[in-house]
Amino acid sequence: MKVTVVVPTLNEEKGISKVVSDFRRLGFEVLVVDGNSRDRTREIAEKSGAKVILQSGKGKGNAISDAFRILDSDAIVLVDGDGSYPAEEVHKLLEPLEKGIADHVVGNRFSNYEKGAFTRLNFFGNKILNLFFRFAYGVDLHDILSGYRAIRREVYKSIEIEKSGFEVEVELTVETLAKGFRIVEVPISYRRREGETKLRPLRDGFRIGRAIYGMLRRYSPARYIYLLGALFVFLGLITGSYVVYAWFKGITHILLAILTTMFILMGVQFFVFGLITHLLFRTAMELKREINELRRKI
Ligand SMILES: Nc1nc2c(ncn2[C@@H]2O[C@H](COP(=O)(O)OP(=O)(O)O)[C@@H](O)[C@H]2O)c(=O)[nH]1
Ligand SMILES: [Mg+2]
Repeated sequence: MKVTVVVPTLNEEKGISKVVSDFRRLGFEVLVVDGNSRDRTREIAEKSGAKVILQSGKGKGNAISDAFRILDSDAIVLVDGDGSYPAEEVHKLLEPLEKGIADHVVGNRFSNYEKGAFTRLNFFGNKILNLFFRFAYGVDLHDILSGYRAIRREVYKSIEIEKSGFEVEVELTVETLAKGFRIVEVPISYRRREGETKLRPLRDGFRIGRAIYGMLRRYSPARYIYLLGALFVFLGLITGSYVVYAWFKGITHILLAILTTMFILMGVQFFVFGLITHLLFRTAMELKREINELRRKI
């Protein structure tokens, strides 16, 4: 299996040399996709044995999208240029691909991370976004934002990346699922990064959350609608409890009671729409799976 290691970089002169030389030593071809770093990243990467290109547009998403377009290896390994993911553990990511039991493997950072590798905000942000992801998608993944992944050609060639920034990890995960490919997580270790992070936790965390919900439409339109329904029922339960509480105290809130009824009815309606969507979508999804299965067999 021919594997190319892809490293998106933006001002990673402190970490890039070790990342590239470690993977080179293990015998991999390394492609650094640089986002116009203003430090010596490109020079150092080249000296350490990587092929270096400049990305088109801006953001990590665009850099990865370029790599997917240019490359044609059997598999791509994505890794940060900051030294936070150990090269020696790459076989853990490649093994499920080689065995043919997965099409996309994600390195889960949460079982073995160095102290300080996550900032506190980063850690809780990750936990919350993963929790939200599991709730919304009903798929048991625990580190969807990991930057260490291995992806088979069939998958990366079929993914159309639309997100330009840090939402790209969500997009890779959701596209894989939506296309009916198999994604698995394996535990890897995670170290403190070299240099400064490029992620702005609040802004990017918010964008990632929005992307998780927005892309649910592509994976399961039914769940997208159910979630809306759940939101309305939830609102109705809050206003409704208040109405009942006040009623016991002898105060009647007529307007709020009407609003409550509307919330609940809207919610129930969304559930019915969701059910119809579910029936339509399931058939389409089953066909897609069958086709993928057949393709693999041919
Ligand atoms: N090409 C490119 N790489 C980027 C850009 N932004 C971040 N990166 C790289 O993407 C990787 C992940 O970013 P990082 O700051 O480590 O985010 P974190 O791991 O989530 O804290 C690093 O290697 C960054 O240098 C960008 O705009 N363009
Ligand atoms: Mg990083």
